[in-house]
Amino acid sequence: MLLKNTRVNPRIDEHESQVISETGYLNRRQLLKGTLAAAALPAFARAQSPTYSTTEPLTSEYSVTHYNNFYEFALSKDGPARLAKDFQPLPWQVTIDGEVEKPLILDFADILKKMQIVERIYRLRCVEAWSMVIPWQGFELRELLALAKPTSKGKYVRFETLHDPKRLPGQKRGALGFFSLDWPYVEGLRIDEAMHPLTLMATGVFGKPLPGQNGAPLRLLIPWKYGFKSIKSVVRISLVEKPPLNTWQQSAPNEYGFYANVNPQVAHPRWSQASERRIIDESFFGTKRIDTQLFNGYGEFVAELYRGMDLTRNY
Ligand SMILES: Nc1nc2c(c(=O)[nH]1)N[C@H]1C(S)=C(S)[C@@H](COP(=O)(O)O)O[C@H]1N2
Ligand SMILES: [Mo]
Repeated sequence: MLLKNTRVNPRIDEHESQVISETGYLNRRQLLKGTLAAAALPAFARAQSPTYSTTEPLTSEYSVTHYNNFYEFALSKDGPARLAKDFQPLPWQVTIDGEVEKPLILDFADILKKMQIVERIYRLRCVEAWSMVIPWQGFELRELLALAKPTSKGKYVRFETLHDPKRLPGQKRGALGFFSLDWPYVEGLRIDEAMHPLTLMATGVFGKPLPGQNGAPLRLLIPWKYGFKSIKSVVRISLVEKPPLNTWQQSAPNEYGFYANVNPQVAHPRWSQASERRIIDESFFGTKRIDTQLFNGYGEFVAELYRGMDLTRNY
């Protein structure tokens, strides 16, 4: 139903298990060759899972594309849509470097040709306690990482947003001062989180290329983590040995950590995370208050990644 007008050809949900088995096999081969960290194992352990998409009602396309957090454009929710209107993402290149056997600089058009595009309907839970249900098109990050052949030293993955104040005017706000971040925006994942099949690089939303305000032309999605981990407009992906210092952790380490797993029991220092405002559309009755779920409801797929960890300390 959502697949009309796609320039790429997303697989629909019924085909999801097949798509996942295929990529699982790819990763198993890589693993046998010893080129990927053993931590990647859960990636294909989930190969039987029929679908990762939720059947909850979708948030309206208007809300998804006009209620945004993208500080490189604006600090307000409606600002990014207005200021990104003329953003021309293409041509776009992505560098994959660091602890890899084969560092790569890939053109976005080539990435689209190489990757299996799937559709995933994910919950997005912002740390500000609102949430949406969004139909994305994209590919599993592990497929892209496999091209560069991570070495066993690549224990973490570091992501960087485009740094270009002419095109991302919010980057003219300096690194100092209230509500200013040190550009470029940086995020990080553990390698097993990055290799998890839920971890997606989105290239489209509602069957159309990603608009600027949603992170054109490609952005990360880690649906069990707070939205700020889902870094937009990515230009560089580096395999690294140590946990990268992500932007929000750098700006307020007591409020935002490295993991940022959605957890209703761990309050933000300034507000509760026990519930959230689900945004359905922009009308007066278009939101409802719902309970927040541990790992944003993806625990059956990801809880094993954190077995034995203290989720309060590792927030
Ligand atoms: N580069 C960059 N990525 C970013 C942000 C940002 O300000 N800059 N905001 C984050 C936050 S806080 C959220 S909630 C999501 C919002 O994604 P959406 O606007 O597509 O819903 O993007 C995340 N990715
Ligand atoms: Mo957010």
